[in-house]
Amino acid sequence: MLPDQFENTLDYLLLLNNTTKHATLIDPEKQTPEEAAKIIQIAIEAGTDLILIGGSTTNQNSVQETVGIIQETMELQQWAATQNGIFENQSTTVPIILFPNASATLSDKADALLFMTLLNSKSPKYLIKEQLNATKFIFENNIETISTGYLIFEPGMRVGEVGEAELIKTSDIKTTTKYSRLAKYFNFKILYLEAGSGAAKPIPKEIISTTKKEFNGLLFVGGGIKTPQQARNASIAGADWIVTGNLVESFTDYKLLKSKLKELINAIKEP
Ligand code: 1GP
Repeated sequence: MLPDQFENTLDYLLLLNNTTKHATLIDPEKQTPEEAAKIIQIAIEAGTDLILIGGSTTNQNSVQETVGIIQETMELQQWAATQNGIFENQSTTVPIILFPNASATLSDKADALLFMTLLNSKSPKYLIKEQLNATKFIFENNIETISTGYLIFEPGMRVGEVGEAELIKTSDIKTTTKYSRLAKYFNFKILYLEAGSGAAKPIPKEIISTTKKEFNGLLFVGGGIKTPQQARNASIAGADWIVTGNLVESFTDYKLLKSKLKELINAIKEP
């Protein structure tokens, strides 16, 4: 849920841009919508700034239900915070942005959509065709779109396979430079560097700093970030937003989840 003072989600992403921020990725296939809402409540308490909803193999029903229940939970939290008078000091709502795997998995309940093209896909499906198919739903539901270049590096994991990506080696500065310039010339608002969910190692800092030099929009980095040190490295190298997904799925103890997430988020935000 977009906080009241913002007119649109892109403004929120841009205005928060003085320090690196944290996004929590929820794959609707990995838990029930109710569990997802609980995890998000904890992530917000731990300091996350954004929720991304998506997964390589998710379907429309689970996306709709998950987004719906998270939004309802946030509304209730906000109402309760207002009643208790703590709303002024602590935000209880953050926007939900769709991070779609296909045109058939959209939701009208999200605040915005990463309107992505998988720049290094070999398939027209992920370069332009899914996007074309999505235009009807976006138009009819008046969804805010945020133009995003999506770039998958080795090992790429499941999303690399599904997206038929021509994976970029994490030592390949030359190709990274070319793609970063491409993203700049297309005037994308976001460039998302992806190692793949569950990657053994995150995107290295040389790749992040190369992109940061060339691309002037918001830089999202995700895939394999599990420790505060890894998150901090990405932040120092120039990531504007750090995305973690698996991390929130690896705890059944919510108290422990909150403290681990807090540690990681604090490491990103330390000056
Ligand atoms: C995947 O970048 C995200 O798109 C998050 O990856 O699940 O490894 O945190 P993890």
